[in-house]
Amino acid sequence: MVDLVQATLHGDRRALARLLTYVENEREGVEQSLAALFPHTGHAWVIGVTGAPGTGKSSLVNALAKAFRRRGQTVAIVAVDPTSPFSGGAIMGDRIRMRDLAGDKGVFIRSMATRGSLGGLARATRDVIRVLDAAGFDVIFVETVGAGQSEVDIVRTAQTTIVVEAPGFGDDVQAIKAGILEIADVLVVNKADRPGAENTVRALKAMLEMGHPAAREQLTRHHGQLVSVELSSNGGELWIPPVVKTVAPEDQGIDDLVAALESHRHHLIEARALTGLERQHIEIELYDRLEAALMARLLKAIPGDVLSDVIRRIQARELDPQSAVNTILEQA
Ligand SMILES: Nc1nc2c(ncn2[C@@H]2O[C@H](COP(=O)(O)OP(=O)(O)OP(=O)(O)O)[C@@H](O)[C@H]2O)c(=O)[nH]1
Ligand SMILES: [Mg+2]
Repeated sequence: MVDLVQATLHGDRRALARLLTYVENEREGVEQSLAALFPHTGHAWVIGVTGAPGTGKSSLVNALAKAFRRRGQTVAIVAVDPTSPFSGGAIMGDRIRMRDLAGDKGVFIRSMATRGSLGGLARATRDVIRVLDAAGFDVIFVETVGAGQSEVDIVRTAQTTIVVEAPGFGDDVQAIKAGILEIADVLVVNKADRPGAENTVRALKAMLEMGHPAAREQLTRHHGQLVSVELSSNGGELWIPPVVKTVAPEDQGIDDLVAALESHRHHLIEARALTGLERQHIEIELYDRLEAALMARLLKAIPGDVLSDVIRRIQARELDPQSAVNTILEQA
């Protein structure tokens, strides 16, 4: 494991791949490896890419990766599919979509799928990103399909989040329905070659004018007092997400998108928001990890038959759920 960490730090791609597999499988000893890598992290620009299925996220990431490569930056791509326990199909599709990147040593692609809980996936994704960061990638893309909580989990990892829309879903704008507009730093209307693209752009802009700051404030308050840093209160100007039109497979609009991403990064730096953002991410992560660790410790301390007995008593109306919790905690 020590060798693997050293090799990863020195740019060995096979060591990196092995280490990532260990991270995903929570292999014995991997915690020490992550701890050893941690001081080498904090340099990568993590860009989240989310949106409804089929809107063109992978095609966009492919085009963006090529653009960043042309600028001499190294790129890692993490494709997360929280909806599927099998990453097979998704990986195959992405491999085809990202074929142009094959053979480029400055690009590393990794797919992840749900194993066990969504919370477990979020933790594993964070660790995978961290390993890639330590391995020295300049830009790390994290693609996840728009499926509720998972987009919100991205924003807890990424410095910049792209929400992808596409015309052709009727007049609905998917982000509005899914409530993910508030996590967007940059909005993309991909498939701009399709009819209705202008309508989608207009709908998004109208949505942005209506309530973006309030929505963002709500999001950062999500975890109660623990999340104390507010993006909008960092002394800088408020960031209004730009809306960019693209046709990903043709590289259309990609330069504009890169410019929008870079301008968001500059905004974060200029508003001195990067430190605050990182602090906020650390707080949230610590909270998540504590929650998971405490729960695991608790479940270990309580015999299984005690739990099933409590459940039976609640169902029989002998005990209410909150009293049950109090009783369990007293016994632990
Ligand atoms: N016409 C058109 N088709 C596109 C465009 N971008 C992507 N596509 C096609 O749309 C389909 C889905 O693209 P993907 O990049 O796989 O979309 P995705 O959002 O990653 O899909 P999931 O990961 O399955 O949610 C593919 O057949 C692409 O070739 C575009 O700008 N215009
Ligand atoms: Mg995809």
